[in-house]
Amino acid sequence: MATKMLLFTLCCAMCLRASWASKARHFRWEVGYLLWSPDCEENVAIGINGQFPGPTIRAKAGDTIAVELKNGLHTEGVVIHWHGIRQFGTPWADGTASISQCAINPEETFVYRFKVDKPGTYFYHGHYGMQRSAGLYGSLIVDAADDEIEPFAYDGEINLLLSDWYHQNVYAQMTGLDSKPFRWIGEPQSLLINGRGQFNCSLAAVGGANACNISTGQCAPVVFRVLPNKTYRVRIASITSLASLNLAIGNHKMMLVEADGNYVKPFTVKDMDIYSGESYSVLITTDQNPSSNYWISVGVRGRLPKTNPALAILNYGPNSPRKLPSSAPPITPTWNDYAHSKNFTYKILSRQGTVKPPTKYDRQMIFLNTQNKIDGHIKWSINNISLVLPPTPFLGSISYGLKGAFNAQKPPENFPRFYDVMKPPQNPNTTQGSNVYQLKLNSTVDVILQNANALAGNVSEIHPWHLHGHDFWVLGYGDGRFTKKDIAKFNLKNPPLRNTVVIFPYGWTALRFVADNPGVWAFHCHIEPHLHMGMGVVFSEGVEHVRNIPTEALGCVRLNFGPDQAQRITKRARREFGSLSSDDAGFRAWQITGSGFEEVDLEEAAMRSEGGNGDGIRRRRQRRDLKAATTTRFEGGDGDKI
Ligand SMILES: [Cu+2]
Repeated sequence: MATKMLLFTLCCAMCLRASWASKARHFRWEVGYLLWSPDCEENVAIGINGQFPGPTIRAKAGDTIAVELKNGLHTEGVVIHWHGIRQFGTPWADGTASISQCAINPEETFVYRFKVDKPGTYFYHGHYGMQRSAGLYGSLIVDAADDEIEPFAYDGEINLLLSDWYHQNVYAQMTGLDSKPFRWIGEPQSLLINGRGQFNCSLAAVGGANACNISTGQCAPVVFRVLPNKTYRVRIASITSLASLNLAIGNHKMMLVEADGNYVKPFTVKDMDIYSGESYSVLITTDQNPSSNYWISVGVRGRLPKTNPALAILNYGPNSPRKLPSSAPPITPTWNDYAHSKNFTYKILSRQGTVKPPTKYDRQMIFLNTQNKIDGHIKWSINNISLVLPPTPFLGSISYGLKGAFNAQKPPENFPRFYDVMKPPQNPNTTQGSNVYQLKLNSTVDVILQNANALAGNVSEIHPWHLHGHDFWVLGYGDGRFTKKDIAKFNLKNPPLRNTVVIFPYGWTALRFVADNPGVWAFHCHIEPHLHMGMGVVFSEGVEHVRNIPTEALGCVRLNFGPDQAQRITKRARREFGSLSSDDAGFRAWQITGSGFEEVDLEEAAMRSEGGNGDGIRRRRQRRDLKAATTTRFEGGDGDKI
């Protein structure tokens, strides 16, 4: 009896602890256009709640984030992708227009509700059109849960969100990319640190910040205050539209400890490369001469730099933050010193204790990345298909078996043997498609990303590839064309787990992941204009296990059905929405009309079509309303415990 009692008490204590430990964090956001001067020149930016960049989300592993996102853009839809968050069980919250959901219409609100299960440095950004380049982004930082211990210690934190900035608006940029003749967006005018830069002016020049025409606080130099002889965790994430970056902190060495939300085997560097879509943490020790301040410098890699480095100040207290560092900013390595970049990238390995990859793959796909033409328009293609997104999101169309919603043919998993990756394509013509790679649930998939020469001779570019819904192991890199012999050289011992990885010019990168997350997931180059030009693919896995997709995620579904299909879909919608006990999907279902879906109220439907009185649903609705009324708190307060 006593033992039982003790067990009961222990269980209760554990349950209570779990419920105290994880929180629901609510945010109410409105996306809107802003007049803003990120680099001291005024432009239109897309921001959140009147801010650029958007607010930083800070949570603990295990928390549930709920963002009520209102679209205040008058003329366009919007979505937000939570980069690096795997969205287990909530594939509709991944925030990819045409893939996981319909874009949110102007004046409408969509609730993103998802769990953050892993500590790390993440971010969020628009994933519709080129809204990311227009400024729709911010940081998302997940701290370790209370009972988790991180494998390193530090006294304080610095957060660097890096981006690039164009003076031409994204609508003009997109139009140029789509035009014939093609108009490239060119190099960015400025690099930004936490949304701030100084166009055409260096803080390091004589006169410092006074010499730059700093018209508003929006472009004021970023200053990070530190105390001498402490250890700081510097979080770094790149959300650039185009630029690959290099970061250095004057006189300070950096110890790399985290990449994309996974711990890595620590190593020390003087400077580091960061590609768009990547995030890192480094540890620095403030052990330099405390009477000086130091530069944090961010420059361009991989493209002939036409953009000034971005500078911020590491301010050793109690020095004045206005005191200029006594030494010049660190110099960015030569833009095309790829040996330097490879040396850094190849050193990134997983920390001991990281889960290892399965030793064998079930399926191997080789993705040739090429620059091509369609009727004179320039595109990027994967195995000669340039991605175009359909009007109906894949998650909805695959889940409900809608016919004709996307290209049904299986896309190619390899490319011709005779293709010479070192030369421009012999036949540059390509096709467009919305084909899907259907993956068997829980299968192990290898992807070899193969780079090639672009349309012009002697040009091959850097492409950072980002996978949604999963982390992958990076098994290896190589120069030239991948061959079967390279498989024997794969690193299965300590490959890094990441969500973004680079392919170097004329090279290949091999990665492995387990298709264990039911949903539809984008895999694409994170360079915004390249994605716009078709550089991506779509994976789907286990969609039959996805239940309760919120109707709001499918608001743009418009297709004609035969009567059989309509009946089948209605039955399924009833089954799912009729038996819901959570408030996630509300109390609505769909009814199929001649031209598409129409939302129906289940309370009414239960009364009308099934002869019931709808009492059960009414009671559940009352409980939900009561719960919402008594427990909703918005961030800034304590948040709810769940
Ligand atoms: Cu690219």
